[in-house]
Amino acid sequence: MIDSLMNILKTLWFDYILEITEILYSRYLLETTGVIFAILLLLIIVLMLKKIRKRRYKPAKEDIAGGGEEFVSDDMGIGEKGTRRREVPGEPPVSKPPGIMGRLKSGLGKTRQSLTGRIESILSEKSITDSDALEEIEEVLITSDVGVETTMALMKKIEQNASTFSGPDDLKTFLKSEMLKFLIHPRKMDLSTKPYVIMVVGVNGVGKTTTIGKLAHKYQMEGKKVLIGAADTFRAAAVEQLEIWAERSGSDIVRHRENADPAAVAYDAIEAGISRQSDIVIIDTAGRLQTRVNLMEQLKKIKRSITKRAPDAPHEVLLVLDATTGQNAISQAKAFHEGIGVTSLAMTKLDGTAKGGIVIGICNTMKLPLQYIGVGEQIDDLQPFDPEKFIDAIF
Ligand SMILES: Nc1nc2c(ncn2[C@@H]2O[C@H](COP(=O)(O)OP(=O)(O)OP(=O)(O)O)[C@@H](O)[C@H]2O)c(=O)[nH]1
Ligand SMILES: [Mg+2]
Repeated sequence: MIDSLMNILKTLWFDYILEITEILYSRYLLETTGVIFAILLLLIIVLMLKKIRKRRYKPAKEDIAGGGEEFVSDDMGIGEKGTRRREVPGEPPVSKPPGIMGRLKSGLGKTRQSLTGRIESILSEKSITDSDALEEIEEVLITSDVGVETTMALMKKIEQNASTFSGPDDLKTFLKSEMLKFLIHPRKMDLSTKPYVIMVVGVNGVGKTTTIGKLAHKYQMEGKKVLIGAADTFRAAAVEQLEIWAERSGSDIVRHRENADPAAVAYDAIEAGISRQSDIVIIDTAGRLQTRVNLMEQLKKIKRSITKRAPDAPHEVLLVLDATTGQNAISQAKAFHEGIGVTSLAMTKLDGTAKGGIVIGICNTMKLPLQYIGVGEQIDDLQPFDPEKFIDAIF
């Protein structure tokens, strides 16, 4: 499109220059002056067109959406206009329905099928007042990872109100409103604090680095200046993966050599964030240590080091959880909260599991705000958590 526009422009401008040149000739001005004038004009136009082209180029969303756990750092590709860029492995881009709700519904398809699909099928055969039906519904909730405690609370309410339901739709409406009561709305970020520091934690492979990359991209798109601190220094690949995300999202990055002290990296990242006037500093951390150092002790040290440079930071300790690990996510949340004090949660890989009920279970057990949910590997698949939209998508 832009190319064809440029061609038309070039043709029009060229004709125009020829006309000017002819006028210059016809008025018996110096021949050479006319030619030099035409060349100069042509040069200016070509330079202007090149500038427009540069400004119009933006990286494709799927370029940024990858982020495999393992990757080869010298896996280079030739990017647009001869720029060499590294490929981030991940799922190949799949075409998904447009819009936040469309992507959410498509990502939560497996949970919807397992939770509401099965409840509908039970109620198509049995009455809700039937004890068999109630037992089966309880089983559906438990196997969808809503959690025992939350399931018990829901079942008690259903039993109390069962006589008022005239069909499956009534139960669905009731369940929707009851489940909604367990969900917690995300915390509002107070971006007047500059830099707003987010320390990202979680066990290995849950999606910390990918989530940081997607978040950095999201904040940059909102016009925020982001700096990422590579405090997972235990694997060279971890830093390289983060560097790719920083490059793609246009964020700054602070990194040290491999095996450097992660607490020192975090300190330097805050220092750089302050001096470069970044709006947001995101610190990546390791999920598993190859050394004998205890992970939680290491994380505490990183947190202390952040606070040393900015007394009110970190403003957020974001725990990333992998939905496919089911009830393990709850035990991880308890351990991290006890160890370093978690302020908010992100739940990834909801697209890869039928157990999306974990979102309800985790909110009800931890009473911590769920900030983001990951429903796929593409950039738009990390969404701010919206309790109403989430419930609508699984029913
Ligand atoms: N399907 C799906 N995959 C995801 C999602 N989020 C992350 N992943 C994938 O999960 C894998 C691990 O992600 P990483 O970001 O490397 O995880 P990490 O927590 O940083 O791992 P460590 O650095 O080893 O601790 C990658 O292949 C990601 O593409 C999601 O929402 N959906
Ligand atoms: Mg990582």
